[in-house]
Amino acid sequence: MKYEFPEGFWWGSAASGPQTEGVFEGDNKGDNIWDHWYREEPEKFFNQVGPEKTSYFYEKYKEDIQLMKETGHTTFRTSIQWSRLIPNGTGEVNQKAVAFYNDVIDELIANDIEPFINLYHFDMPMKLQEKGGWLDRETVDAYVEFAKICFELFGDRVKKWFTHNEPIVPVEGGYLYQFHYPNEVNMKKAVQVAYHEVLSSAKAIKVYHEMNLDGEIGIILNLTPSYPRDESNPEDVKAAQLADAFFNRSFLDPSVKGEFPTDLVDLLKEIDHLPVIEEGDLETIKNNTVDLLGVNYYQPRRIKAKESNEKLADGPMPDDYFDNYIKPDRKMNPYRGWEIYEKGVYDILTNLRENYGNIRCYISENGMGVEGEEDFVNEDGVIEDDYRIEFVEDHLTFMHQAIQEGSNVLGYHMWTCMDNWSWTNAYKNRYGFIAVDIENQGKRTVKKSGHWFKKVSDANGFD
Ligand code: BGP
Repeated sequence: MKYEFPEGFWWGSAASGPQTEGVFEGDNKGDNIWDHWYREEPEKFFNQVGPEKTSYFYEKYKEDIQLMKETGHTTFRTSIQWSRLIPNGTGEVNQKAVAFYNDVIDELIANDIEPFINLYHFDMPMKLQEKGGWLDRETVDAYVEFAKICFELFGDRVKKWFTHNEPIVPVEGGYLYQFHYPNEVNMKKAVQVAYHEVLSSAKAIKVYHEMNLDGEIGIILNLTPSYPRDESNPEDVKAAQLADAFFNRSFLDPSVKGEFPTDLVDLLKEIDHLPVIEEGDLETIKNNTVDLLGVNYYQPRRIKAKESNEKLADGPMPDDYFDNYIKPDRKMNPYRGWEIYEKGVYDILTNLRENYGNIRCYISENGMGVEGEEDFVNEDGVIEDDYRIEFVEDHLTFMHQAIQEGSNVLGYHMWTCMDNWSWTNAYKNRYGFIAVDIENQGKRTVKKSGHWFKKVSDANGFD
C-alpha cells in the first residue's frame, strides 16, 4: 500500500452536542447562548434556522453509532452540552442528561468506537452569560466544576478528554468580528475572554491529572498557518508573524508550553490591553499543559503588511497589524469561501514537531462543506461526493508525509459524521459522511465518502 498509517491510527469524525442533539428545550435542558440568541433575534441566523433544528442525535444515537461502524469509525468525538448536564451552569445536575451521555458512551464502546469527549464547544449556559460568560472570572470556576463532574461521571470509560474546541472562535465571534453572541467589538474584552479560557483549560487539566484517571486530556485548536505574501519582504513576514501570534500561538503556546508568546504580550502591553491576571494564575498555566493536541485544519491565512490606515473599529483590533489578502491562483471551496491548501496540514505538523516538542497530536477536524449535495444523488439514492473523497485523501497524503518525517500524529477525524447544524450557515453546507434529510425526520443515508472511509479505515491506509 502506498499510504499506510501507523498501527492503531484513529479513524473517525467529530461533531458537537449543540450541533447534533436537538431537543434544545426538552428533558430539563437549560438555555445556552445560542438558544437564547435564537429566541431573541432569529433574523441573525442563516435562513432563520436555529439550534432547534439539529440532526436528531438525541433520539437517533443508536442508529448513528451503527452507521459509524458501517463507515469505519474506530473513534468519534462529540461534546457534552454544559447546559444540558447542568441547566443553570452551576448547581443541580440533570439526571436525564447523565442517562443520555452514559448511554451514548456505552453504546460507542460496545461497538468498539472510542469516545472522545470535548467539554466546551461554544455553548455557554445563558445563566452564566448573564453574569458576563467568559469575561467573568467566576465562569472559570463554574467551568472547572462542570469539568470535574464530567470526569467523575464518565471518566471511568472516557479516556480522551478535551477542555475546549477552538477557543479562539468565541473570542473572534463574540468580541471582534460579530458572528457569535454577545456580538460585540471590543478587543480588551476579547483578550480577557481568551485569557479566562486558557486559565480554565489549565485548571481543568490540573483537576483531571489529580484524579489519577486512566486517560489523557488535551485541547482542540483550529490552526491557520499564516503565510506572508512575499517571504523576502520583512514587513510581510512580520505581519504574518503577528497574525500567527493572535490567532494560533495565543492558545497553542500556553496549552503546550505553558506560556504566552512574548511578541503578543509585548504588543498587548504597549496598547494597554493586558488581561487581569491573578496571583498564581501563570504558575497554574505553566504547570498544567496538555497531554495531547487536537488540530482542526480547514484553511490557511494569507497575510501582507498593512497597506491602508482603514480601521475596522474605534478601538484597537488585531487587523491594525496586518492585512489579509487573497492569493490569486488559490483553490477554493466556493460554498464556504475558504481556500483549500492541503499542504497546510503538513506545515502545521512540521511546526509542532520542530517547535512544540513533537507533541502527540491528531487531526481533530478537517472537512468540506458543500451546498446542494442532492444534485449528486445517484439512482441508488447515494450522494456521490467524490469532491469530499479527494479533499480528505489529499490531506491524508500530506499527513502521511509528515508522519514519515517523524511527526507524532495519532489519527484523523473528519468534520463531520452526519450532516449537522452550522453556527453560521445552518444546513446550507453539508459536511457529513452521512446525509441527513431534515424534512424527513432526519432520515440517514451513507454517502459515497462514508463507504470509501470504511475501506481506508479497514486497510489503515489507501493506494
Ligand atoms: C469548526 C467548528 C465546527 C463546525 C466547523 C464547520 O470551526 O468547530 O463546530 O461548525 O467549523 O464550520 P461551518 O459550520 O462554519 O462551516
